[in-house]
Amino acid sequence: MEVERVQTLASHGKLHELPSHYIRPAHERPENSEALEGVKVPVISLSQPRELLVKEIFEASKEWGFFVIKDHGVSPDLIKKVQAVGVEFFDQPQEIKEKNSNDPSKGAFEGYGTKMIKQDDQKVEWVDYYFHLMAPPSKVNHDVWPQNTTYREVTEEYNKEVLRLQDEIFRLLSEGLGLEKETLRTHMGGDDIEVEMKINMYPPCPQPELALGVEPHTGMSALTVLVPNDVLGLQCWKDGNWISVDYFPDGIYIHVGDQIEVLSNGMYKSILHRSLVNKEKTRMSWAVFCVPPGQKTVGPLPELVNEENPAKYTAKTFDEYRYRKINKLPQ
Ligand SMILES: O=C(O)CCC(=O)C(=O)O
Ligand SMILES: [Fe+2]
Repeated sequence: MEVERVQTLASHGKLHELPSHYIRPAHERPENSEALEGVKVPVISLSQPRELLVKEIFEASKEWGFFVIKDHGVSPDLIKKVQAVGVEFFDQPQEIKEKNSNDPSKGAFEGYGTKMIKQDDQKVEWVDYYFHLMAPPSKVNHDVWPQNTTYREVTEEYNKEVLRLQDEIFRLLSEGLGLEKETLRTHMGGDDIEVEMKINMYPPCPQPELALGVEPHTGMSALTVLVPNDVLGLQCWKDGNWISVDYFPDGIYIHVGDQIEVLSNGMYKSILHRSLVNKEKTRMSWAVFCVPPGQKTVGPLPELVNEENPAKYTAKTFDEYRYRKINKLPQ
């Protein structure tokens, strides 16, 4: 199946005007929805006394649903390697990359992908991506991973670090709600939690003021653990404004997702975010989604629901949640 790759389109170099399906509706265009100056996202050091740390994570997750962590123990060298093997994949000749292409229309979500237009008036994002599972081991298929030399070694190492961070953040978020430490992790599926890697590749865009790399959305995951390259573009929606997220060289960016908002009965917020693209530079980001297994039913935790605080969300399996989210149906 022939798919128009954004990277191919951008590499022609003669493209001065965007094809119409990349031009966002007027109100969504970056030129009409500029970020507010002077507001900074929360940055939290993991190496501070536990009580303070729990409080900072609680506040950031309640007020923003987003924070950047530092002193997290993931070696900067490992992050650089993760980025290098991702760049290496996209640098390969097109015909090699196409060997790994996915086909969502056939239920094959893993692999190299680009969203396609299904209706004439549909707008698409200025991004190609690579998507695959990293955990649990029983669901990982290495055949659908990039096949370049050290990709697997580096990504397996990174997966261990992401799992460590994920478990720690679940503990901190549980403690913030006054719950037993393992509560959120257990309700997200424990060892069956699925960890998905999505490498976003946003090539230079001739008219970045009209396009979006990723349109405004909240993550359907429990948590997203993200590292970008040094090209700015991520923006978070806070109190009615877009806020640009700075680049933090060794920072890891944590998004609270929909499943944590539901479990916490709205105490923690799933952050609305989007990404912008750049006229000269390639932006990339490595987004890891931690999601419950499809059959897991997720609803507000009984410990957090009472007469004054009735349940704000309906419990449903994650498969059903995902189906509704993808098809833009009410939850
Ligand atoms: O590229 C980014 O910074 C954000 C990507 C994102 O939001 C996503 O892949 O869900
Ligand atoms: Fe996202």
